[in-house]
Amino acid sequence: MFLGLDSSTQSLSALVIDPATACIVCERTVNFGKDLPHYGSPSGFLPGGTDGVVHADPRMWLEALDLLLARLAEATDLSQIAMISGSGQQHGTVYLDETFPQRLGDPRGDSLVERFAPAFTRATSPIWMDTSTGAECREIAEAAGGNAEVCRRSGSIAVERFSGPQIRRFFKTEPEAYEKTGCIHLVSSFLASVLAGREAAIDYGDGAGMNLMNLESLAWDPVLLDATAPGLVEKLPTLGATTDVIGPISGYFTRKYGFSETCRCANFTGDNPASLVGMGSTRPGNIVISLGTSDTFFAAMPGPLTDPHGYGHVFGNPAGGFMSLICFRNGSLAREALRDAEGLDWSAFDADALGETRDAAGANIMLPFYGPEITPRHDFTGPVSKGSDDFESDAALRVRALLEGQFLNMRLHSRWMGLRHERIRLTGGASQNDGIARMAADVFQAPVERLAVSNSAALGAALIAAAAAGHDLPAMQKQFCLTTDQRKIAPDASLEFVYNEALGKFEDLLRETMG
Ligand code: XUL
Repeated sequence: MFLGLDSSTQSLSALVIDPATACIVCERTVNFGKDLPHYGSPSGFLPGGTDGVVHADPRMWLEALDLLLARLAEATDLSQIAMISGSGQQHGTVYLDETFPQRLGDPRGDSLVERFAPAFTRATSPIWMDTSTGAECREIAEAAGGNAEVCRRSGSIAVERFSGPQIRRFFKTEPEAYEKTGCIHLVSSFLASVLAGREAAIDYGDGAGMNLMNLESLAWDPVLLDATAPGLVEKLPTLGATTDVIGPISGYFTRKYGFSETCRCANFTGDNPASLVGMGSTRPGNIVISLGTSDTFFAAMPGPLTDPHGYGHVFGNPAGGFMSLICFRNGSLAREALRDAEGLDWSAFDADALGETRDAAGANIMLPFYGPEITPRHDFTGPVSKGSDDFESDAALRVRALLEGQFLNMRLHSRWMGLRHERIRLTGGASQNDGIARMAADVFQAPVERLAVSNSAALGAALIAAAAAGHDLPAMQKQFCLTTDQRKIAPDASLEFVYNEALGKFEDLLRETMG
């Protein structure tokens, strides 16, 4: 059997698959806010950061791993697991001193926190929601010959949440702690290292989200390293393919949770590349929209292409080649903010409720940003809307306008990919909602499919583990990435013109608002 882990913004999940029977054997999750309240991070990060700072406590991820594996060991026989892989929220970085390799190699002790906490040289880890590094992005772009050059080399312009600018900010604000740092990992490669008891590589999928990896050579880029911080190359792990095997699992986990000594670990990747695998979309053809804390829009790339506006990214595809991705910060964050502001529950977002407001399709335009957005990059302080007289007082109309605004914003900012919207595969918590899925089909005028498994990143990680052990990935995707007719939604063709017009109005309002 094969275990996939997914360390996302708000939770750590595990999913075990058995390719022999094409079954998902077991799923468990640890919610950082609910299960580990002592970290004071109800949504998985430390609230109250100023000037765009959003950090999380890396000890929380370690404690979550111990707790999750304890829960999993109660539910299933972990000695049957042959290989583990995993995924992590992208871009987040973990900073460790020179004792880290030796701590990795020492499987004694009762808890991961106890063993690794003394090794952190930066007590808190910047995560993908952090927008504090505008100055560092400008400096890196200038030193590397401009943003077009940074994009040509790394697949993205210098981006606030990406690891390189975050590392530069650490070097500038805490030079001594930077100096003491022996190793900088991503969330994904950090957890992979802990499991394998030795330094894991950063895979090409997640490595491309750092502004440090050269897309052509798949190696650290000397110009970008120089532009970011001195002596950086010595602090970075090696780069490798997602399905490369790191080695056997650390003795800590065999002793504590009953894994077999023959169980091995493969590299981990980013949550979006893992989701591409779990959505059965590693070959061009499907567009994936993931509705999570952030919303993401991604697809396997038929050929190399970068976003001329600088919002889109190119990441490694775990199955080889590349994927394009756009990330929207105001995903569930905005849906939850509207729900709470209007005192609604999720039933306001369901198919019936949205059906009742169908006559108002495209009539009210909302820029659906409850806080700073990264696509488009702007410090929004709340949603901006242009609507009919009853719009302000009618919560149902506002729910419709928010969702339409989110999908129109995706349509607008994904044009550069030049993809025909033949089929959309929808995933993430909110995708289970039929009203939201119908809205996606109508705005994009494309059929929407949803798979049986809702945690596509954890499933993708389990499939990567099986592929690393020699199983055929496309054959496994056929077995596991299933959809049913009831889970398919066809677009309403009568709304094509309505949403084409709404897209124009949305673009106008955006232009007016951003100046
Ligand atoms: C992608 C991104 C987010 C995180 C969230 O660029 O920043 O989707 O990966 O987990």
